[in-house]
Amino acid sequence: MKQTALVTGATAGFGKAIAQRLVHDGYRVIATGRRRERLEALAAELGPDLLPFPLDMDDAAAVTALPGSLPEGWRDVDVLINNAGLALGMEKAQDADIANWQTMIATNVTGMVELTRVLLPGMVARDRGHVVTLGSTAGAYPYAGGNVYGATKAFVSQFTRNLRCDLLGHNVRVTNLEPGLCGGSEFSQVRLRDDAKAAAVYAGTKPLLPVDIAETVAWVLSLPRHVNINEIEMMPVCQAAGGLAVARG
Ligand code: 8X3
Repeated sequence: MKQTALVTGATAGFGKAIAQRLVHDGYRVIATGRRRERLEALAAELGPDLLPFPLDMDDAAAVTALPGSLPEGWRDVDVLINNAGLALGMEKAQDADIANWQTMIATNVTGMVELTRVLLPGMVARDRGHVVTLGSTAGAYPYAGGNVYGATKAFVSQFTRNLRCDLLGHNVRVTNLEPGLCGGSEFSQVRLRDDAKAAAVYAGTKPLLPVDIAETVAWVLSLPRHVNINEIEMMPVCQAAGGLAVARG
């Protein structure tokens, strides 16, 4: 019997690569995202083990209704991949657009916790499950312009640690994966709203790629059921923490 995984934000980038990898590894995958045509293209590519399921993570009613909205035979979600998330803007806090902050909090925090909350009871009742969240090095290391984006990822980090405490005694695993610089996705185009600036983020680097993230997720899921990987921080070899800064006047 194949396991069922639900991958949020599966229309591009990490989510798409994770959905492709999990179908390849023998999972049935519910692929969610806002862009229906991209989900349908993924279903056409991957076949009947990929269920396209349009979902806006900012739509609380749709997110909380999700378990009952899934077709018969797809409701017992074994694996939740909380991938959907975004960064908007690089302005310093004093200059940032508050609407961008609200959108990041709505998707990266509110939508993520709502979906997790509605899927956990089934995992606990079946005494099997795995929640994998996509955090970020931005949740651990501050940088100028990271303000609310980094804070949402710090939330993800502590939320997953706390989930482990609440789920102790149940066979439900929780993993937070924290990538650093990663190219090959729409992350920087969405954040900077400028293709040239987005390309400059990766100029002269060999960043992580979505397939590297998918490989890591596949490994975490493949481990024996008594093994829980709590957190993984991963960076490309060309990246390291920057150290503290001092303003000199
Ligand atoms: C992506 C990593 O450094 O662009 O989450 O914030 S970073």
